[in-house]
Amino acid sequence: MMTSFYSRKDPIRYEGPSSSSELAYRWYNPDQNVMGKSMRDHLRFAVAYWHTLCWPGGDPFGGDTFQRQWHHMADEMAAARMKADIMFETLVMLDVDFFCFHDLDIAPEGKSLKEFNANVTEIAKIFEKKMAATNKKLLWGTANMFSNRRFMAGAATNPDPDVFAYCAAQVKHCLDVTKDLDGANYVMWGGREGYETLLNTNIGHELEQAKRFLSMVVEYKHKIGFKGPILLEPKPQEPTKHQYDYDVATCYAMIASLGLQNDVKLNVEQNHAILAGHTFEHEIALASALGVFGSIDINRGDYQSGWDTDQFAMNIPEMSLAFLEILKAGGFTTGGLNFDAKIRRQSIDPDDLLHAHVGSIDACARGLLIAAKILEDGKLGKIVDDRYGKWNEPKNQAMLKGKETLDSIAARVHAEGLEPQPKSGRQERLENLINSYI
Ligand code: XLS
Ligand code: NI
Ligand code: NI
Repeated sequence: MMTSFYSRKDPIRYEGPSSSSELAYRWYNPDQNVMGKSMRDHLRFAVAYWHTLCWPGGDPFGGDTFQRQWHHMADEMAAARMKADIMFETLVMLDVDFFCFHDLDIAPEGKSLKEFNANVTEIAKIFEKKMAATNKKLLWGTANMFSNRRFMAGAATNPDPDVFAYCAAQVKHCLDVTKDLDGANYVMWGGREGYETLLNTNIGHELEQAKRFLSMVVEYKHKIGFKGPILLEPKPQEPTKHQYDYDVATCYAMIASLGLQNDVKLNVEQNHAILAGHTFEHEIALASALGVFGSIDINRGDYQSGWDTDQFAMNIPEMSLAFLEILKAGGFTTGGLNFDAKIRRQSIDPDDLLHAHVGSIDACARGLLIAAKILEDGKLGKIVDDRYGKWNEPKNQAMLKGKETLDSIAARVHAEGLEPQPKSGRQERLENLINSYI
């Protein structure tokens, strides 16, 4: 490595629960087998470029607290190369296999899209070499179509067709680059795809634009032979007051209306789930039930603030419930756990980034281990199976499989004098059971 941003030189390793080191994994043991797969393959961690290297620690009341060298360099491409060095130093230090980026995270915009694309390509070439040398991989790439003022009224859903066209050109290049880097997925988060006021908005028109745009991205993915799925990332609000990709259910409606369930999956984020008024595990379970579970942006929202605070996920009981749904969904295929999380603005030491990732990696590992215990033990699963058990009886299967009609069922109900008998949902008993594994 060319840089040494952090105070230590040697990569962080698994030392077990009794380790006294602050920078060691206590639970994340990459090679440990959990339900037939290594923890490394279960978790597929990724470091996020934007929070780790681009965010300067600002908030609405004050600016740069981190004072990173690359934010204050006149030569923007030199700064971009320095960030690339530090990204790979971070991945090696953490023993994390993947990273994720927006085009704008990795390279400066320049004066035109042509210049921007060239800058992105130049940095991607550097990635290519570093990836080969360190055996690191790209979980996903995405285009930033929300920061520049041209996107203030939306990207693909902008009232101005020139912005729509510009976005097509930007995504085309970003998808090309993601493919060249062998990215496992390509993400589309609708940062400003939404509206501030209905007084100036034609929702129907904007949704048509969003659909056509998504269809074109899928068409292009096939044209160039990009193998991974396109992932939509639901979020209900922020930056716009109302975003079209509100939650899993809303995104699914859009995907299904286009018949794109095979090509488009979802990237579910904890903080976005709770902003939408759902639990994280609800969003994962629903995506899985609808056949569109793809990947996860792992972070933690603040339950009081109503804002995307993007804290590192640390709550082990909550993580256990999330991992229970991830495992029930069959785990990740192309997806993984992207740390869409940032340190607090007072955490100004470079090493704070390591502590944040290490703590959250361990919390994920514990969530995975607890969820695996719950599944392997089978008690919870059996209770749920029993709850639906009567559906296995032939007469009930017949209702489900379309072999009965409303009137044929009505006739049977009257003939049998059917009277449903309520049964306890046993919620508290089940909550106690979950706590017994934690
Ligand atoms: C913002 C989103 C963003 C996406 C990538 O809230 O989480 O970071 O993950 O554009
Ligand atoms: Ni995200
Ligand atoms: Ni977010």
